[in-house]
Amino acid sequence: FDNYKITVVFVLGGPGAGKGTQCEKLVQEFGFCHLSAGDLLRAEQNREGSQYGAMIKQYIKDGQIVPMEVTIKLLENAMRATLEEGRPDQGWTNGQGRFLVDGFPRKMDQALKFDEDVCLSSLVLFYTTTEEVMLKRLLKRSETSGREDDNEESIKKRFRVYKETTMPVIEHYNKLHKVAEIDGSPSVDKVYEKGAKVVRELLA
Ligand code: UP5
Ligand code: MG
Repeated sequence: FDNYKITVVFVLGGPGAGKGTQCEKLVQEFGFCHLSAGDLLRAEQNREGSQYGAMIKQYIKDGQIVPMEVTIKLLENAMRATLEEGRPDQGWTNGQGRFLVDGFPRKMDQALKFDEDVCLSSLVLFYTTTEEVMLKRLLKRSETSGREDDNEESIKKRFRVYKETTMPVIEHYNKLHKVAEIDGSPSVDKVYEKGAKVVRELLA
């Protein structure tokens, strides 16, 4: 991918920090294409004939990180398809595009591989709040989400993997001065204002 033409923003934060919620709003204001790595994996898991379905299901239930080749391929394919289709409704022209990559990279190997083989990110939006808040949100969401990892046992595993495996990724990008940390505890709209301000500055 041509880094001069496309802009990639990573969106990170713990399970239930509000990544997906904030991405949906950023799409509306800034015309991003929103790619959630978790959503892509869940779609692949359910795709008939996928050779990875059973493996993905097990990893997600255990809160573990699916081997990076699978996730990066899904992201690349989705980016390519979107660029080929074009997004005239969003004002994209001539192979240009903006992507919000949500919930990725969450392990150092993925981060390095994506930077090298796919493209460099411009910014990392990092939403933070306490485990207590995240647990409460996820248990509430479990009533309707149908997600197999929205149960207390899987959530605890996800918290652990987040701390041990994803925090080093954030520290890595922090050293590169790419991280904007945003308090994800207040209301959706308050959190949005802070994130939108950072994105506005990036795109200005
Ligand atoms: N909510 C949101 N914001 C709120 C606010 N400000 N105030 C009050 N409520 C708020 O939000 C969660 C819930 O909280 C919602 O009900 C929302 O209304 C409410 P959401 O926006 O969905 O939070 P999000 O951060 O997106 O939480 P999510 O559960 O999606 O985060 P995860 O990071 O756990 O899930 P993801 O889908 O990214 O990954 C799932 C699994 O896929 C991983 O555990 C892993 O097994 C696998 N995976 C990989 O293997 N590799 C990857 O690269 C990516 C994923
Ligand atoms: Mg999400």
